[in-house]
Amino acid sequence: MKDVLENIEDQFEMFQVLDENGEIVNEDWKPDLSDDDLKELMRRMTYTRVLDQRSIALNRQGRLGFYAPTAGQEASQLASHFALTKEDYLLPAYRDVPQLIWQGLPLYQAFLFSKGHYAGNQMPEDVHALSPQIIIGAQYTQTAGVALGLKKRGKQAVAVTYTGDGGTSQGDFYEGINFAGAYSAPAIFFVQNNQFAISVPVNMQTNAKTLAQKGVAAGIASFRVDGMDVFAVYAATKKARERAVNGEGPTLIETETYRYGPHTMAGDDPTRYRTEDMTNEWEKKDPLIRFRKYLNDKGIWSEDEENQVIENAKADIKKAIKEADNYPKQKVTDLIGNMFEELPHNLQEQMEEYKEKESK
Ligand SMILES: Cc1ncc(C[n+]2csc(CCOP(=O)(O)OP(=O)(O)O)c2C)c(N)n1
Ligand SMILES: [Mg+2]
Repeated sequence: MKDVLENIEDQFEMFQVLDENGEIVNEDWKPDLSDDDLKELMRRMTYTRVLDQRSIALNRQGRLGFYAPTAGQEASQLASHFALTKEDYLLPAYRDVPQLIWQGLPLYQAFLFSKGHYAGNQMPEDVHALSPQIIIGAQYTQTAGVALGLKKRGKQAVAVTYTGDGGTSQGDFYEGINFAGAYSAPAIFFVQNNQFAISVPVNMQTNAKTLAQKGVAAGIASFRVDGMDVFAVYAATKKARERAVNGEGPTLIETETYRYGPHTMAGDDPTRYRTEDMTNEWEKKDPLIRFRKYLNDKGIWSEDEENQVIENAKADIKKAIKEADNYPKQKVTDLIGNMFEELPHNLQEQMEEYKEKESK
């Protein structure tokens, strides 16, 4: 029995292309990206790191509400998104706001989401995405459904979702991957294994040695990828997308990553559940440092360029938070009105009552 398990675990060695020193270690899988693409990816990651720092500060000033820090996870989030197209559908979790922004959600709306304003959940028509899921794992079953819908309509597009390591313990996770596998639905299921579900380490979460191996039971292809490596994440996602649109079914991708900050800004203290040494070790693998080194060695990225990106990000953020602050306050009638396409009669009554109150 032990052999059976070990045989499965052995198949999920971590896939890496760009190592911690910014060197290519897997020439066969080096993505075919132009210099402009490479710079754009670096720009997005740098911008997102700034957005994270500013969001934390804005939260502390009381100008943002719910916020889940992203630093450390940029390669996992943005290199995966970079392998998708505008036609693909995104089903993010609460930590995946960066992917939504690059999918097209205006920044001020991302801030409104953080403030709990309904307008933060209203995707522009051309942005193929659902709003961030707070219920752990629920987006997996939804993704199976969206993917099946795309298949039935004959679209050359995929449904892509993200959970964390903790999310793989939920029933929805298994239902979602199993259903998508059974119907060969064009879906990509991302597990961003940032080693903790709030304070619970992944080895207490499950007896499985890898999370990628959970795909075996559903009969779907799985990869376990270095989530701090832009190239490995990009290459795996691109491959998964290709498989999906070619009718070869869904893929599960586990990215080994780490969040440097707290779980959310609601008050957990990471020093209570992990050591500084552990964080220091992961920081040595930082996705931005190794990608910057690669681009510098290639001679296509400079400190000046990076500073320009940082300044632009700060200016965008300043403008967007003002826009979010000045946005009309949410009314109870907005909340009720945005819940259903057609209001049930009990809510209709409440709607009338609040309309009356708000008009005074
Ligand atoms: C169904 C459900 N149970 C519990 C929670 C409370 N909760 C919020 S975040 C979280 C941990 C999730 O960890 P993980 O899936 O690893 O994602 P991460 O936050 O690390 O990105 C829990 C238990 C929830 N939101 N939904
Ligand atoms: Mg986690």
